[in-house]
This record gives sequence, structure tokens and C-alpha cells, in this order.
Amino acid sequence: MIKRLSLLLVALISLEVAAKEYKYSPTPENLKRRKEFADSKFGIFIHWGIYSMMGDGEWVMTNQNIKHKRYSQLASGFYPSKFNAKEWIEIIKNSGAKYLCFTSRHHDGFSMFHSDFTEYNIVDATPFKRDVLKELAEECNKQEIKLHLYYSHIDWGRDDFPVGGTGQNSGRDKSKENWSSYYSFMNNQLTELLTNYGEIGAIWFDGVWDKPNFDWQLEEQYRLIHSIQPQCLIANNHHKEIREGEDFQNFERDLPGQNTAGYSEGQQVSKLPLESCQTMNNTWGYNIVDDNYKSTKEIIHFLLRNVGMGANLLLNVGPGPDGSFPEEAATRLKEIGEWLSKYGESVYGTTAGIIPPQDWGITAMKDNTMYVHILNLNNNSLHLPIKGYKVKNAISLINGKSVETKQDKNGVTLYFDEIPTEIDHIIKVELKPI
Ligand code: FHN
Repeated sequence: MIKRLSLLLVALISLEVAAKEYKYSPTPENLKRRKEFADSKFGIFIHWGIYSMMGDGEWVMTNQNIKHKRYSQLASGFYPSKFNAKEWIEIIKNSGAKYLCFTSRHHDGFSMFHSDFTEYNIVDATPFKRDVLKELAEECNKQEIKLHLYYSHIDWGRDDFPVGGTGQNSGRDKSKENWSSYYSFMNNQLTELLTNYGEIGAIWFDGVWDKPNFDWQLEEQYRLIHSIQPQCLIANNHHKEIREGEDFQNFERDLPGQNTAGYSEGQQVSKLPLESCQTMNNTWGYNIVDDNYKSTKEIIHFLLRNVGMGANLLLNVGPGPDGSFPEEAATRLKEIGEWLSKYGESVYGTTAGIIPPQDWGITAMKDNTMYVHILNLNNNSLHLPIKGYKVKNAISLINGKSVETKQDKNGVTLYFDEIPTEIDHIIKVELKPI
């Protein structure tokens, strides 16, 4: 009896020690990177892989019930003749985005980088033979764009991957499932990604939702990442609460705290930096018939609605099989860039507004400056409930003119010559706390 009790005690103590070991303390360089990330506000997501050849999105293998053996043959025909890393990063830079999140490996399991741990990669399995990630990493470095890497926890092709809710008809040999083999494979690849491509801004995981109750041994994996590159941020699109070891929180197709798309049920907004990812049309990977592009105005509004909550927008592009950006996407990126080059001061480096987002628009703060972004107002005056502040002055960023204001005990009213009709009517208000 005494022996059993002491064993139990040892077990409890070890559990406690283990739990303590899992306590993550971000390093100073990680905290610095978090701030830089939160300030950057706008990034570009790229979903690109051998699936792009089929022009039916990145889920084509599963959606069309294609066996992995057949699907993998796409690799031998993948030759994106127009791929040009310099041009991609120039487009991204000119859009005003500060970072790129690139799909290094999506659920189809194809590695878009050279890997020693599988031949199913862009260098060894395609006639293209170029490590596009290496080329992108070099260009990002030259053009000062941070590189984030999307990495899927799912693999619809490998036999050792313990099959989850998706990709069940891909023809894998389930008798060969072997989590520890698959886990080592992922960790080896993550080590490659973090040692062969310079400084990585973030690892962006996806797929845990496919097997929500499975122990993916995330803490250990996160520790590995932070031990190789402590500044590297970790985000996991598991659609659930933040877990120990993660550095920012992401939301899919929704503003933080909302759940219109159905991915964020019960996902409370954390105190970590926030990011919301969104498609430009309806799909992530290239879809040849999806012309349902959001307008530049809609995208800028979605960016601003994020900014008002202190969040970043990660806007997706699905390049075609030839390696070029769809024209519609390139045009929108150019227009967003033109807008941001004029009004970027009211976006970059701001924090969430002191007034919660409203139907008329949002506010964003930079020290004692409040940027009022009017997106939808049918009036030529606007009352802002800001108690505890005195307005020193207010100017329109659209025409540089001073804006008439009237202070009362509940805040301040701004008066405009006309009802604002621009994409975003921005007023810069200098405040003094009282
Ligand atoms: O299944 C993926 C999907 O293909 C895409 O990569 C998005 C991006 O957020 N994430 C998953 C769905 O949650």
C-alpha cells in the first residue's frame, strides 16, 4: 500500500514537473518579433502546389476522390515556367504587405522545398527541379519582406500518417500508420525549414482540426522550433483556444471573435497578436473558374476592420500552374498598395481603437493619436464617445484640412463639409488625456 502511494506521489510530482516544463517563456527576440508582427498589419498568404495544375483548389485530391498514387503523378508534369521570385516579392512589396506566408507543404503532402526526408518534393519529383522556397527566401531577404511558412500537420499521401477526418479515400495502407515515424518526419522537415532558409518570421500550422482529440505533441514540436530559431513565431490554425508555446492567434475568414464562416466556434480572442486570413476570391489554391473576387474596396475595409481590433490581415493569392499571379489578384494588390502608400501612417504600427468597431467604421491608436476610419456613414457629422480625452486638433488625411469639432461631456463630434464617400475617410485626431 505504502509502495503504491509513493509511486502515485512520484507520478504526480513528475506530472507537475512535466506541466511546469511546458510553461513557455518567449525570449526577448521573440517578444520583439511579436511587436514587429503586430505593427506590420498586412501580409500575403500564398497557396501554391502541384494541385494548382488542376485549377480546382488545394483540396482537389480529396474533393474529387483522387487516389494519392494518381495524384502524385502531377509532380512529373509540374513546370511553372513563369515563376519568378523577384517578381512575386516585388508585387507583394508594392501591395504594402510586410510579410509572405508560403505553403511549404499542404495537406496533399507535397513539399514545395527541397527535403532530404521525402523525394515527394519540388526539386526531386518535378522537371522544374528548382527550390522555389530558396528563391523566395533570398528575395524576401533582399526586399525586406518577412517569410512565414505554412506547414500542414495533415498528409493525405503518407502511409505512416494516422488518418483523420479527411483524405480517407486516398488509398493509403492503414496498416502502416505510425505516428512516431510521421512525427519524426515532420520534425525533421521543420528542422530543414528552420536551418536552410535563413531567418523565418513564423511557422503557421494547419490541420490539427482534422483529428481534434489526438495528441499531436505540439508542445514538444513548438519547443523544437523555438530552440532552433527563438524569434520565430508560432501560430496554429486549429480553430481553438491558444495553446502553450504559440506566439500569435489566427482566425480564418473572420474577424477576431466572430464566427460567420464556422471555423471559430468558441475561439476566444487572446491577448497575443492577432491575424485573420481571407481569400481574395472564394478559394485558397488556384481555381480556374472562381472569378468571385472581392473588390479592392471590400478588401481594404476588411483590412481596416482588422486594424480596428489590433489584428493583421493575411490576404491570400492562389498563383496558377505556370507560377504567375492571377491578373485580378495582381490588380487588387497594386490598388491596395497605392492606397496604403498614401494612408499607411493610419494603419501600420497602430493598436486597437479606443472605440470598439462600429457599423460606420473603426478607430486605431498610435500613442495619443487616434485615426478615425469612416467606412460607411450617411451623415455629415459623427459623435465619438471618448471620455477622458481632450481633442487638441483634428485633420482630414484625405484633403489635409482641419476638421470642425465640438467637445461635450460624452466625447467629441466631428463635422464634415459633405457626407464622406471615399473608400475610407480618415481623420487624424490628436488627443490629450485629461
Ligand atoms: O484546409 C485548409 C485550407 O485548405 C486552407 O489552407 C485554409 C487556410 O486557412 N486552412 C484550412 C482550413 O482551415
